[in-house]
Amino acid sequence: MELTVKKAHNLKGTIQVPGDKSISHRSIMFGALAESVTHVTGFLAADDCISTMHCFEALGVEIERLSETELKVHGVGLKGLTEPSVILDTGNSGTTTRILTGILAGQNVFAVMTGDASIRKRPMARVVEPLRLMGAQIWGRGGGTYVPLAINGAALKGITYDLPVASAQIKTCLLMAGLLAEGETILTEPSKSRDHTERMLELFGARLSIDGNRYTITGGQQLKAAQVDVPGDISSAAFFMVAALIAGDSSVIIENVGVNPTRTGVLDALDAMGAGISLSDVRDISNEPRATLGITGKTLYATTIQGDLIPRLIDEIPILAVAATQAHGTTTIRDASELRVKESDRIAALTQELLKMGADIEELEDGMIISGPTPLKGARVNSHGDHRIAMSLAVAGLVADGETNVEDSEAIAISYPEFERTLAALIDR
Ligand code: SPQ
Repeated sequence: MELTVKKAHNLKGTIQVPGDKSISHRSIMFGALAESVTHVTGFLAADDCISTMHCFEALGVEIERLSETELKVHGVGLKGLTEPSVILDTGNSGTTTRILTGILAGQNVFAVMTGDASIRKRPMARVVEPLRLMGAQIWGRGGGTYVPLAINGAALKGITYDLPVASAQIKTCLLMAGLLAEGETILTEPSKSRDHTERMLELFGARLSIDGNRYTITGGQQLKAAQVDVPGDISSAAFFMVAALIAGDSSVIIENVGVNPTRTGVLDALDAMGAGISLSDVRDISNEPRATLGITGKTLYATTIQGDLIPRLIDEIPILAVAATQAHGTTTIRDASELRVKESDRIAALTQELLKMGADIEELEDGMIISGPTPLKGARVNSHGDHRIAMSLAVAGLVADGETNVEDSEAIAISYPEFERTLAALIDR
């Protein structure tokens, strides 16, 4: 599939973005392991979360779909998953693959898991190695470095472990395994990654002690079903934030966006660039804060994005790179080598594709240097099979002369099937 975008001024309107992907995945995982029925509203009905849903159905969990975005998950209890008769297909989702590995390691089942071409290249040793220290029995390609993985559920024991990288997927995988293990699991991460799991553990009645970036969980705690109302995904909202900022004379309001502080690095970075995004109607539901964001077109200035800020905006770096092409001065992004092991090598993909549009961008091992403002030109660009690259290039197309054709745009359905329609609605007003 190909998405064609033309230059646009004057994006106007009030929109809502679909549910947060990280929280939607977790609502099914927690709901499945809880006692009784969890009610989920605002669920993200996109390919990645559907992959999680199908995996848990194959593991014996009944999931009622009351509508696209409303579910009832019939919990089977902490160790109640049943052995799947099929290979679990995690599709394109790193979150599903890594967290499910931790959950399966402590269940009384044998399971085999694989995913699409991108997932088959993404590193799994980061969860397999610490899980083996807990007593997990896992086999996989490259000694457990890549899927397919075969997991034979075992009696796990708590460990003390320092995460080599700040990663919510590793942290969540090990916290879930810790919940299934005997004794205490103590984890430390180098800087704080998104904390949706910690918040959801509390919502489902489990105790977790948090001391800075150190987490202690005691195994065997039962989860109690909860009401999960998923806020809009700030990672999806970020495309329209940047679109409104750079596409002349625009004014866009985005309602009900998740503003969990471990995810709002994009607001901090854009603020440092002069965006002045307003937050109103801030409130907490299901232990997650949300707000209405107001964005108007602005002159942007270069900034530096590095250090502890990186985990707080890791998925927004592609769209921030597009913003940087329109900002005055030189923006430097560093400490972001994790981008090389996402759905694509996002550093290489962005550099390659934005160069085709005339951007002044240089690839670094752990980031990029981007100078601006540069007049972009429409071009034939490619998503590299990565939803965030596809949507970032579409937004770049809004300020490029002529037509931009984003090839392999079907990847957008991984996290935001409605993207094209919402963008068209903002352009048409
Ligand atoms: O699930 P997946 O494929 O890894 O998705 C991505 C994305 O861009 O949507 C990353 F490629 O988001 C991750 C995010 O980068 C989702 C996530 C989570 O829900 O826990 C955590 C981050 O990954 P990590 O490796 O830093 O833990």
